[in-house]
Amino acid sequence: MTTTRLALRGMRCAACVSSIDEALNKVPGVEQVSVNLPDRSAEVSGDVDAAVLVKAVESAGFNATPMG
Ligand code: 9UX
Repeated sequence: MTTTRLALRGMRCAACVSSIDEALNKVPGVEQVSVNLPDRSAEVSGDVDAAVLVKAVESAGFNATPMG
């Protein structure tokens, strides 16, 4: 179980937040998702690779970069 922080680009409104939240929650192994609009970031915990989370966000039409 790890926690991954993602920097998000292209997220501008509450509907974007919902799209990203939903996309991340659909990834197998994800247990908890917290998307922060003002901070343009997300925190995801679960048993899952950061690269898979990035792909899920990209599939939803946004850009994500893991933060160290
Ligand atoms: Mo509202 Mo978010 O048009 O892309 S869904 S800004």
